[in-house]
Amino acid sequence: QKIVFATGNAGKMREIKEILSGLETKGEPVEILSMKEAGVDTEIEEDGQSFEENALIKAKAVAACVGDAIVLADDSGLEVDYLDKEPGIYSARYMGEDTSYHIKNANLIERLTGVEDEQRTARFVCAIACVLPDGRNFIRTAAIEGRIGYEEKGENGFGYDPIFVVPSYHKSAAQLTPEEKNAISHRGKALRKVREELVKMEKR
Ligand code: ITT
Repeated sequence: QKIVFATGNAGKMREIKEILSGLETKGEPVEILSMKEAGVDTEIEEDGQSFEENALIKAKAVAACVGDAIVLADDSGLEVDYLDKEPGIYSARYMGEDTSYHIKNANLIERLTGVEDEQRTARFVCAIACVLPDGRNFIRTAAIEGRIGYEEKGENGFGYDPIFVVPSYHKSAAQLTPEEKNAISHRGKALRKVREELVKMEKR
């Protein structure tokens, strides 16, 4: 069984392969391919109003291009409470798609100048949509709560990880090892829910 992951984001793809490693269906190991590895090259307009809608838009667009594979898509982002949940579903597009994350991170910190710890709450949200070869689909969502830090810290992870402080570790998500991050992250939790559902469906 092949799973094609509808993403062009290398950081996401790396985490997805780590989180789903060892997955089997019908006793056979599952092969996880990026869009590129599956030879899919399609422009997708993410015009939904929620993480769930955008995840399903991406998964369906790629499912239309592949044959017998399960297609998964991840739509995710950072919600900063003090900024009325910005950047939210616009996290990738915030300040422009090509702007570096050092600049985006510095900008968010700047916008929280003078804001106390208790008001710096934020969360990463991840919706994973799954489209099966027969057209059935489902979505699973998860989040991780944290706070926006005062400077970038850490070199691991990607995107907004250096400014997202995970309370249980008193460290930024970019200071966690991949294993530590995947065990508690929005993406780790959502993908494990998807894995459970796939195992259940296989038994039906
Ligand atoms: P695809 O649509 O091709 O999957 P994308 O980067 O455009 O890639 P999204 O529209 O879902 O993906 O945007 C999600 C953005 O939210 C992503 O670019 C990161 O900036 C941020 N993000 C999501 N998960 C994150 C994580 O675990 N750590 C840091 N930043 C994250």
